[in-house]
Amino acid sequence: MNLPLSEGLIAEANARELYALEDEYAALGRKLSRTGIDIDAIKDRVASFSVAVPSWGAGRGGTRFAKFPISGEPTNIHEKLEDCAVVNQLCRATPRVSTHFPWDKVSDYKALREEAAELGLSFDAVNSNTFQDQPGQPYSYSSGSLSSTVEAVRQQAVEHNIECIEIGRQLGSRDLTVWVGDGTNFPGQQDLVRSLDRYLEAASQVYVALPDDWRMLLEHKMFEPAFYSTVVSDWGSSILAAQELGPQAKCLVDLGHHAPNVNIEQIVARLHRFGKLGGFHFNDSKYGDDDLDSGSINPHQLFLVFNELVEAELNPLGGFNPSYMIDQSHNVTDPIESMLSSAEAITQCYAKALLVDRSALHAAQEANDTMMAFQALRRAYTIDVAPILAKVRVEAGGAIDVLSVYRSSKWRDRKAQQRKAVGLGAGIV
Ligand code: PSV
Ligand code: MN
Repeated sequence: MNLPLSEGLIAEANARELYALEDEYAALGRKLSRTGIDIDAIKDRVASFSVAVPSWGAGRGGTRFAKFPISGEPTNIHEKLEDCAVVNQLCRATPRVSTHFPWDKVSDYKALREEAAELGLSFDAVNSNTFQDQPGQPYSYSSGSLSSTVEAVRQQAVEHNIECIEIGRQLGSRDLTVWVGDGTNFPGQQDLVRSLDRYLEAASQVYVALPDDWRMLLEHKMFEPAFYSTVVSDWGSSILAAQELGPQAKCLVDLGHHAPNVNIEQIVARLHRFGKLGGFHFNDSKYGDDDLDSGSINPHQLFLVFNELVEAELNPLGGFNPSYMIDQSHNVTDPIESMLSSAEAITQCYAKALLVDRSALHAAQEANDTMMAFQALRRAYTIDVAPILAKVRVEAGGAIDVLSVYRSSKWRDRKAQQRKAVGLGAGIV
C-alpha cells in the first residue's frame, strides 16, 4: 500500500495529543460504566462502522449558478482517489469510494481498482447519470430518461445503466444507484400515471441485468431539476417501484430529497419494516436539497436517523445491510476538510445511538412514559463521544486531530503545484 500522507507526520501529531486523549477516554469510560456501558465494547462497534465517500465530493461542486474552484482541486478520477485516500488515511472511516458514470470513465477499470487498492480504497455503489446529456450521445434526456415518451431514449438510458453495472463488476461494486431527474415543470405536461409506468418498464430491464449478489438502489427526490412533479418523487413512489421490481431493488434515502421538516427517521423505520431500506446519501439542508455538510444544520435529526438504524440492527427482520454514503456539494470549503468533518459527524451520531439505553427506552415506550422515553434519547445525544472516535482512529493508524494534521500536511498546496487548474462554469446537480 502506498498511502498519500507521511505516516511519521500523523504519528508525531498523535504523540502530542495522546496523553490528553487517554485521560478523556478514561474519564468517559468511568462515566459510561456507571450506567453499565463498557466503553471498549462501544469503541469496537464504532471501529467497524464506515461510510463511503462520493468521487464527485472530492471536487468543489458549486451550485447551478457558479463554481469557484480552488487550486490543487482534483480534475479526474485518479486525483479524486488520491484525495479520498487522504480522507481515509486520516479518519479511517471512509475506505470506499462511490463512482458516477460517465464522470469517472477510464479505459481500464481493472487498473483503476488496483490503483484504489494501492491507496487503501475499494469501490462502493456505481451511480448512473441519465440527468445530463453527454457529448456525442445520440438522444437527449431533455424530456426524461427511463420515463421518456420516446422509446429510443428509454433504451439509451437502460443501456447506460447496464454499462454502469458492467463497470461496477470490474470495480468490485455490488450496488447500482439509480437517480433520474425525470419529471415536469408544468401541470399537464405529462401523464402522471403513464410516466411512472414507462419508468417501471425501463427500470425492470435494468433490474434483470443485475448480477444475483447486486442491489439496485432507487433514489427518490421531490424536486429539482423538475419543479412541478418528479417521477420518483418520494419514499412512497420509491418503495412501490422497489416492490414491483423485485427483492434486489431497495430504496435509497438522500437526506436532502424530502419536503422541509419531513420526519425522515420515520421513513427509515418504515422502509426497514418492509425490507426495503437500501442505503443513504448523507448530507444536510436548511431549505431543500442544499447538499450541505452532514450534521452542520440539523445534527439531532441525523442522530434520530441513527437511532432507527441501531434499532434496525438489533431487529434485522430478516436482513439489514444498508449502504452508507456521503453525497454533498462542497462550495465554500476544501472538499477534503468537509468530508473529514462529515465523516466525523456521521460516526458521532452512530456512536451516540449506540449509547441509548434501549431497555429503558423500550420500557418507557411500553409504559407510555413520554418524558422518560425522550430522556433515554436525550441522555445519549448529549454525551460527547469525541474521545471514542479519536481512540478508534488512532488505533487504526489515523489522526487524533484530523483537520490539524491535514492542514499541516500542506496537501492542497503541494497538489496546486502538480495538478492542472479546474475550469470555471456551473457546478453539478
Ligand atoms: C441528485 O440530486 C443526487 O442526490 C443524486 O444522488 C445524484 O447522483 C447526485 O446528486 C450527484 O450530483
Ligand atoms: Mn444523492
